[in-house]
Amino acid sequence: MNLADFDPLSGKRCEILDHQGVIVAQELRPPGLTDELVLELYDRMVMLRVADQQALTLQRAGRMGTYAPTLGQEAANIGSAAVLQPGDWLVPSFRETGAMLLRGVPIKLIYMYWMGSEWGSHYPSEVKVLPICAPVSTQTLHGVGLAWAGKLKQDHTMTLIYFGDGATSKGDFHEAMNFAGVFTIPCVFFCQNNQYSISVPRRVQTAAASLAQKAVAYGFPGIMVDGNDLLAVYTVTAAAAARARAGEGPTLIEAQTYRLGPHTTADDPSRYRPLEELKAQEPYDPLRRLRIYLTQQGLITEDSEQDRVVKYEGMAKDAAREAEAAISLNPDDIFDYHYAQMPPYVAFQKEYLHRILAARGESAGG
Ligand SMILES: Cc1ncc(C[n+]2csc(CCOP(=O)(O)OP(=O)(O)O)c2C)c(N)n1
Repeated sequence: MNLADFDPLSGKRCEILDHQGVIVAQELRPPGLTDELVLELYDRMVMLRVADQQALTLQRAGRMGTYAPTLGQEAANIGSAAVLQPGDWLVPSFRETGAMLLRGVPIKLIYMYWMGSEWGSHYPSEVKVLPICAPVSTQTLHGVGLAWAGKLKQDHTMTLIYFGDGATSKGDFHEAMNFAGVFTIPCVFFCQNNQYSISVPRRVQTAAASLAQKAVAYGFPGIMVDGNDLLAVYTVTAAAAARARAGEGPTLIEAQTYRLGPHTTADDPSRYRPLEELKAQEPYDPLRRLRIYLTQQGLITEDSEQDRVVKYEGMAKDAAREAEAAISLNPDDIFDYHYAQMPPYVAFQKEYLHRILAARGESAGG
């Protein structure tokens, strides 16, 4: 596929598998994206949906602080991260549970993070994933820095940087895009446009007709893709990653998807999003279309589907138990991991907390 065929100013977006499970652009599909690979990635999408549901259950039972569900965004998560090669980096925002799982972050650690433990961000050293980033858009700059380091080392790796539609209104995003364009940085900016930034709909986020077209101003390609179409997401991200690895610079991908769940478990979307709007999105569910397609290819059956869900429910429950057994919340963790050497003002805050806890007869635990 040729990224240039999808000029973002034309309003054209890349689609390969439509929402009824029909292949509409076989010619765009790369040869490596076989039905076997589609099945494997579909399997990961099911795993993600089940792991997500388990997190909601934990939160509702008071066993997890909060959680940002990826419901509806499984194709955008999995289709994009699937193109990464061993040396590449993944830089998440906070709605990339699936992408992180695919790259080897254990689900237990992701649960620990949302349970409030800093140790949920300590990944195995071979896992090239940055920790979840709650401050909106700041990770876009970290990602460009990482990719720049790869360029200076001439290691031919690239960095996949995730963020939401709301993040495109932050200065960080524009600085990251400009720097990446000027210095031909080997990265892919992957925007999960799920149509909402908490309660703010996309239409009031920017006056631009698309988010992808913002790339034009920074001098590199931007492309719109159906973010609920696993095949299209994989195809455009693979093309953008190849461009980055070849030293041709960054690409901005706007994956148009829809957040079927709340912003986080602390949010009530019925206060700002009409129920009819949500209902109208159901046919576009990224798993549904793959189920139709893979059933027609004879690769899944109702029985195999049930087995898959049961297997992942067991996995998610085990991970939740292991996460709970592993956490011991220590207030010192709030201070200890921001800097290699703690600045005096942070040391002062830590000491201050210790004094407060001591006055209450409690201990910081470390
Ligand atoms: C710098 C900063 N400002 C505000 C917030 C509060 N906040 C958390 S998520 C969010 C919305 C992010 O929207 P978007 O970028 O579209 O991503 P989405 O949540 O839809 O995945 C906001 C405003 C924050 N975490 N960081």
